[in-house]
Amino acid sequence: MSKLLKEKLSSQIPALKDEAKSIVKSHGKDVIDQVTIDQLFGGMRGIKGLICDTSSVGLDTGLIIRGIPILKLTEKLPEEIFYLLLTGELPDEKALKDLQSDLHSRENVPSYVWAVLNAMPSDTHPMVMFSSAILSMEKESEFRKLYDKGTNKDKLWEAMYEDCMNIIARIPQIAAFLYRKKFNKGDMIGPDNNLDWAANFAKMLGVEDKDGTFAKLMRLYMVLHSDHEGGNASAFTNLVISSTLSDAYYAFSGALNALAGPLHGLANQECLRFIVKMREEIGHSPTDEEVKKYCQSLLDNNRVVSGYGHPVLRITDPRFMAFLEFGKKVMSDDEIFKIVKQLFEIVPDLLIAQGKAKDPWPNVDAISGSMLYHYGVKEYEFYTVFFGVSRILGFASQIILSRALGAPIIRPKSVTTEWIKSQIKK
Ligand code: AMX
Repeated sequence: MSKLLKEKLSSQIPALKDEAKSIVKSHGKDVIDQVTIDQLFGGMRGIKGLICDTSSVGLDTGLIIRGIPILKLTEKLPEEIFYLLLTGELPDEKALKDLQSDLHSRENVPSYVWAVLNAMPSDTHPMVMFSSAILSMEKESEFRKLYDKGTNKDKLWEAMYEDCMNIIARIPQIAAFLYRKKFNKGDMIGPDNNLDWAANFAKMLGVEDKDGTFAKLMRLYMVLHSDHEGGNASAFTNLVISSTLSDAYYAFSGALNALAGPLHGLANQECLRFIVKMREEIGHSPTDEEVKKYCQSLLDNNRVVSGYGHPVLRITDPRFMAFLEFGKKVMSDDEIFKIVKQLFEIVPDLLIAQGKAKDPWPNVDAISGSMLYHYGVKEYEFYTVFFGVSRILGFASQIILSRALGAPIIRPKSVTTEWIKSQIKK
C-alpha cells in the first residue's frame, strides 16, 4: 500500500497539536518581539509573526531544513526533502520508494490543462502559464469537495495532503509541456515511471543530457529551491491564501504570482539577462576591470546588481555555494559560469563601498541561471518556473502542516499614518 508518508504524518499530528496548544496555554501572552516604525514602513522586515516548522533561514547560516543545513542535503532527492520538510525525518528506502510510486500513480494531467495552455497567446510569460495551469485544475480539489460536504475540521489536512500530492505529481509534466510549447521544442515527452521526480522532469524537458549531469542538476536545483521558511513573499502569500480555507490550487497559483516578481523569484531571469547583456555590450569575455566598471556604473545610476543582496541573509547564500561547487565540477570552462565567478569576486566589494545594501553577498539567483544556460536552456523567461516547481514542495509542506494544526485565518492589523503620528506625539 502506497502512502507511508501520510501514515507517518497522521501519527505525528496529535502530538504537534498538543504541543502548540500547551505552548499557547502556558505562554500565550509572553512577548517575543517588538515592532518599530521603520519595520512598518519597511515591508514588515524581520517582525516575528508566523510559525513555520519546515525550515528556517538564519542571517548567518542560510537555509536550514528541519535542523539540517542545506549544504548537508545536496546529495538527496527532492522527494526525500519533501518527506523531511513534512515530517522532520528523512525517509528510509522503503518510505522513499513508496512516496515515489504514489507520485507516479497521480501524474495523469487532466487534458483540459493542455487546452488552457494551448489557448494562451504565444507571448504569454511562462509564469502566467504555469500559475494558470495550476489554477485551472482547481475543480479537482479534494479539499474543496470535503469542505463543501461539511466535514470535521480535523480531517481537512488529509484532503489538503491529497491535493498537494496530486499537484506535485503533475507539475513536472505541466512545466515541461509549457517549456516545449512556448519555445517550439517539439512534441510533449511523456513521463517515465522508472525515473525519480527530478530526473523525470529533466527527461520531459527534452534537454540534451548525454552524461546524465542535467538530471543531476535538476535534482540539486529542486532540493536547493524547495523551501525558504514562511515569511518570504511567495510562502507568505501561500499561507495567507490557504488560511482562508482556500485549497492548494488557489494557494499555489497565488504564491507563484508573488514568486514572479523581479525582487523575488524572477531575479534568476533578471540575473542571467544582466550577465548576457554585459557580455554583449563589452563584446568579448570581460576582464575583471571591465566587470568592475560595468557594475559600478549600474550602482552610480541607482540600479541594482541582480543576484546580490537578500532581505534575510548576511552571508553568501549557501545555495549559491552548492551551485558553485556543481559548476566547478561540470562546467568550469563555460563562459557565463566564469563571469558568475568574476562577479562573485568583484561585486561584494563594490556594494560594501557603496554602503547601501545590508547584504552585499550573492543569493542563489546570482548563479542558478548560469547552470541552466550551460545545458542550452537559454530561454531565461522560463527560469522562474524551475524555481516554482521546486518551491511547491515547500508550499505544500507548509499548508499541509497549517491545516493539520488547524491554523486560523491570518489577519495582521494595519494602522494609518495618522495613527502613527499620534503615537509619535505621545
Ligand atoms: N544592488 C544595488 N543596490 C542594492 C542591492 C543590489 N544588489 N541590494 C540592495 N541594494 C540597495 C537597495 O536598493 C536599497 O537602496 P535604497 O535605500 O536606495 O532603496 C538599499 O540597498 C537597502 O536595501 P536592503 O535593505 O539591503 O535590501 P532589501 O531587503 O530592501 O531588498 C533585495 C533585498 C533582494 C530585494 C535587494 O537586495 C535587491 O534588489 N537585490 C537584487 C535583486 C535580487 O537579487 N533579488 C533576489 C532575492 C532573492 C529571492 O527572493 N529570490
